[in-house]
Amino acid sequence: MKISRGELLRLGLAGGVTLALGGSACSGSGEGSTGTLLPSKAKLPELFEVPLPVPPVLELARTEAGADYYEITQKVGRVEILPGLQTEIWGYDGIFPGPTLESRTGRMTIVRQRNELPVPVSTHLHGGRTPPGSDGYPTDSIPPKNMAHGHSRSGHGSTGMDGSRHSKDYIYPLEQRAATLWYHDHRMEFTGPQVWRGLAGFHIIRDEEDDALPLPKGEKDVPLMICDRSFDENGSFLYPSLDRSLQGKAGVEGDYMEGVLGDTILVNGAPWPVLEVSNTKYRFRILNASNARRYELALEPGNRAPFVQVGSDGGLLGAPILHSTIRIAQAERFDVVIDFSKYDVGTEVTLKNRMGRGKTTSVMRFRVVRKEKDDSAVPGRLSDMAEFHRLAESGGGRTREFRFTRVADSGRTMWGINGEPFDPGRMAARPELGSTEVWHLRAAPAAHPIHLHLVHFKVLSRNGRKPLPTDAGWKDTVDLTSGEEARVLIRFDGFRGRYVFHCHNLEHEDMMMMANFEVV
Ligand SMILES: [Cu+2]
Repeated sequence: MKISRGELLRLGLAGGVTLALGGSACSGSGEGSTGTLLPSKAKLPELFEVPLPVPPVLELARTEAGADYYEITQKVGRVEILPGLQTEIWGYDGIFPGPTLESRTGRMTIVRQRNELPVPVSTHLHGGRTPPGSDGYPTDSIPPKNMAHGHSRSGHGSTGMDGSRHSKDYIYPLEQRAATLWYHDHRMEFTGPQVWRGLAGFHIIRDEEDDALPLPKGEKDVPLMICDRSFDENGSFLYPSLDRSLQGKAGVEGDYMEGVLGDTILVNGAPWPVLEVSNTKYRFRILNASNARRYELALEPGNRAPFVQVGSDGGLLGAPILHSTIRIAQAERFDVVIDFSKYDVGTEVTLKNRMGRGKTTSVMRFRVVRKEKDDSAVPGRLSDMAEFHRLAESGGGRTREFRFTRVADSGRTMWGINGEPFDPGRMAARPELGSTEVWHLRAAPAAHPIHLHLVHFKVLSRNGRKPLPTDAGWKDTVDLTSGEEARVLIRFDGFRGRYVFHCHNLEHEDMMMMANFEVV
């Protein structure tokens, strides 16, 4: 096959092009993301060859006194991600993505996490309204077996009831709406490499309100975890850690402090996969689980508004929103319906990334393979959102401002909030339980998706104007590009205690772009 230089450039296959994009010249703005591209040494697979995997739903270990108990072992696994090569992953139950937890609103859920990895771990349920001792505070970690003395520095974690110091029971009351949550590692200074190795999975909460809607269900309700990775020649994950064992010095090499961008797009752990669909509606729970990469998702061939958004980070929207493209930052979730009845059987529909270059402009493909009767629908009204609408700025208490910028700490450049790198002993805010506050969040000189633990919030404004359509509904993460600012209205309820808020560019988070708040 002969391909012209121009064609190579268009496809982004010319080595120099890829490197230049990832190099220091563009560092800070790689492919619409803050980060530096890490080129794989392995040959990248062909696009759209492997079927989309769907993570297995975790089986209940037991039910006792009205609570559901689950058990997960964090361990090393070996999987084939690139054809013919084995990749060692660190996974929940040794798989990547981890098993999906399916819970009911208000159903007490207790997850015993066992650590069989060689490093400390701390598991955070992202989007969970969780008591502080089970929130996965960065230093509240489960020590590995080869460590004689515990790493649990914060002290308020409960070790597993089997008495093992290498397990911990996470208690999730789940007093919250149906929503797409995810769980992932949150270890102090090592979240980036540990999530990169595979420590991420879905936790879906369902309730009667969501069940009662005629949205696509069962096999047509599909979680999609999108992330990027890079691979070494032998198929192992590449990541620019200063210490690959993750047992010594934290941090990444030089330029990668901006963030690590992979060159291979995985959906549910498979590279550029294909899903065969019928000519009906499907509900996709899209999660961006990448460390640093942002995406602008589009469908090709599409129509004017191929994505019908029905839910955000915090569950159902009041009414569906039509999007022609969806800008999705790290940790955000978009619950969308795609209607394939607009396509003839035989059509191949590609989920594209308008922010990518070369192969990263593609995410996955849908192949319309059969006709089928469709009894699903997207109603014009999804949820009454009474609480959301009641949450008015006029009822807001104090206003706080947080600037997310670069900071210098003992001569080393890091990331910080209001000029300070993270210190577990320092408290940035003490909101009262039940109070409402306006937080003014400002990002520079890089993109920073800002995530608050425990709470969900409403985006009031972006850059002094009204929020973007993608800011709608209950949010726990707001996407800020360099120079952007947003004002968010937060209701602090659920639990008293210490939580963190931070940038969800995981390299920024590891390099201390995090702070505490304590609900008092
Ligand atoms: Cu950041």
